Amino acid sequence: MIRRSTLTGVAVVVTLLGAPAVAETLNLPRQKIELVAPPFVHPHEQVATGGPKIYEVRLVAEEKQMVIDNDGTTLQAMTFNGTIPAPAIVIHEGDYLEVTLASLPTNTMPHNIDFHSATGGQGGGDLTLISPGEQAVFRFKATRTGVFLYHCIPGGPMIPWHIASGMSGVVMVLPRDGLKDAKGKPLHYDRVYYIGEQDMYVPRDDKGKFKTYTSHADAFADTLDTMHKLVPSHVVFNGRVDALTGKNALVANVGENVLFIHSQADRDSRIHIVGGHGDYVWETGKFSNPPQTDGETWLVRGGSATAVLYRFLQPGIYPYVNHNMTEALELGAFAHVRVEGKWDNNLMSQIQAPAPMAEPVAVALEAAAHATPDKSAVDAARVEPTPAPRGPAQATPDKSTADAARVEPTPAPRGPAPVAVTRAAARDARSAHTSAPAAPKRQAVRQHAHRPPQQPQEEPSTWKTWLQKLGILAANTNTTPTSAAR
Ligand SMILES: [Cu+2]
Repeated sequence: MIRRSTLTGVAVVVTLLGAPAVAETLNLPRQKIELVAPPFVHPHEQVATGGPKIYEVRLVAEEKQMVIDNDGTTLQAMTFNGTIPAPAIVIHEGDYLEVTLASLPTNTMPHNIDFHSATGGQGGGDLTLISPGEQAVFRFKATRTGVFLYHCIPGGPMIPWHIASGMSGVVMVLPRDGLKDAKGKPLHYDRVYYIGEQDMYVPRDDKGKFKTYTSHADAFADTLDTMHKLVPSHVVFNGRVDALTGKNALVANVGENVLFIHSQADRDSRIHIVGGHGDYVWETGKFSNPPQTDGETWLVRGGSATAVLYRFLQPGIYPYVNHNMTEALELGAFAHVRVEGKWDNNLMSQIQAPAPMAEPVAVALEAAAHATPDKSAVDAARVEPTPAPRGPAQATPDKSTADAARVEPTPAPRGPAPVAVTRAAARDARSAHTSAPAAPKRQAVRQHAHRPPQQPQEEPSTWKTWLQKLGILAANTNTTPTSAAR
């Protein structure tokens, strides 16, 4: 209570010093926006018709407990409109956003909002600081285009705590005439998704088990201690592990342009679409800068949002990851995009399905593996298993050898499989994170994954099981390279 009144006092002083004027009456059309839960974005125009408007939105602060992984771990969450992240809001340059911020009477703390897209007064933080059961209305003009964060900023340690508990979202301010490439050519998106990435800090007990709390006040001290170590217990997309995988995967069709908005209010991230790219990447999320093209992995700076436009060219399940793979596969920063359509063999095809290698190659590899570390033998072994990338000049003239060697670079088992292994191991580890035996088990699985396939009869089915479990390989494999290439 002391903290709350102090905070409110600070806000009042700042308000007087900054002297925000009483709102003038604007003779502009008004339109309400019905916000929707991420990853979806409310209907909106990409190219604005008519002049500027006042757009009205309602955001409700809600403190609640949320389950954040598949083991039932709970976060003492704080949200706008009940979701992590908070809803995306889309308007155009020159429009006004009029925000009603309300706080549920059941809440226990002050809340407010700092809109990075607004100018002045802590982005609205001064004008929106409210106690449980109160509401405030404030308005700002969108003068800059791009995707901008908004987040709670109630003061002191409350700021990082409220952000790490889920209180952030984005406003996308589109140019009035829509998105454009570097040469000014209009760009259009068929779908838009909003992915909000969040690092979370759930305290553990002496045995390493995640603790549960009966209230936010109860969780505060432990959570802050955990946050001070800067080692998140979870890094998730859209509020929990697996929020956007399996049946909750993002969907698209081949040929569609998909705009991905990705925010991280707290820490840096690096996003990659496994098997895909970014055709147009606004890495800092600001549309007055020309987009980069042919993106591989793009940085999401903590405290900002990126916008990436990609036209899917192949069907399949695309992992959409934070490319710190520990954060993706061990901590949760992982999604799927399920894309339907016709496979393009010209872009990718399988030349030979996994099969036992020809005996001369197997014997040569075995001999090389067990040879004394004589320099010429080591060199020879290096050449053998990687014929494809080195090109025809390195190929052995013996045809059977060359054919057999092609088994190695087959794309399917190499790509998604390590992902699956690590994820499976992560599940094992998570379910047994308090007991020491988890580590040897995980190691065993990893060694298994990296061993050359000496038992080809068993390996493919094992890979397949893992892939199917992950949803990377559907039970009906029509959209996988393996079957599509036939
Ligand atoms: Cu808050």
